[in-house]
Amino acid sequence: MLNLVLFGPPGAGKGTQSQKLIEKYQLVHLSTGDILRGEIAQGTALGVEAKKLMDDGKLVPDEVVIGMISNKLDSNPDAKGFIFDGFPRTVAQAQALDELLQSKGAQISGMIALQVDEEELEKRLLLRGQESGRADDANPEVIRKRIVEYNSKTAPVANYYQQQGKLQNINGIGSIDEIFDEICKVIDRY
Ligand code: B4P
Repeated sequence: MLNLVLFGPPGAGKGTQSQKLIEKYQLVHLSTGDILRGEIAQGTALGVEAKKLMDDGKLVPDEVVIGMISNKLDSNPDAKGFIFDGFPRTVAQAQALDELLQSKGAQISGMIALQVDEEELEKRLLLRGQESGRADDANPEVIRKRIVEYNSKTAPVANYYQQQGKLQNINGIGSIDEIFDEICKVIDRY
């Protein structure tokens, strides 16, 4: 199985690159952001709680997202592999993912971390906010809060995978196709 973690700060291009990767490598795309936005759109109790946190630039509690990923792994028993997009976002989530995969005799093949500076992230997210109306992208203050949240809680996840010899950094600035080619070169070595 090919199990990839696509990692990076908000707006680094995880969702954008995932769309291209699932097509090329026939993997199942698991985006916790997309799953949470689906819950919000359906107006579920989980969605109502998640919306408050997401609109304020905060992370949703670990046990909620770990439960969502566990369900998705169970409902795709025949997958050739998974792209984890926006998950894990804390070290506790990374440990839980390792345990979930181990229980299925699988493991993470590698983490691809997209490197993008804060100025570019803010520019991209504000642009998407204007085009899509996503509440967490519309407000510069919320975008900065998400980046602070990323630096304090999510950035340490890269060290977790580095200690396992699984971290690969990629420059996330450039055209979408150029970045995709760099990611594919890494994947083709796995
Ligand atoms: P996510 O949905 O994961 O989204 P994201 O981090 O904001 O964006 P991503 O990196 O996917 O950016 P994209 O490719 O779309 O998270 C949203 C929220 O959900 C979080 O803040 C949190 O509250 C919650 N959440 C999700 N997962 C969680 C978890 N595991 N634990 C707790 N909470 C969780 O790109 C952004 C923009 O840049 C797009 O408009 C795109 O067109 C543009 N772009 C992409 N690549 C580009 C390039 N090379 N050049 C120029 N523009 C580019």
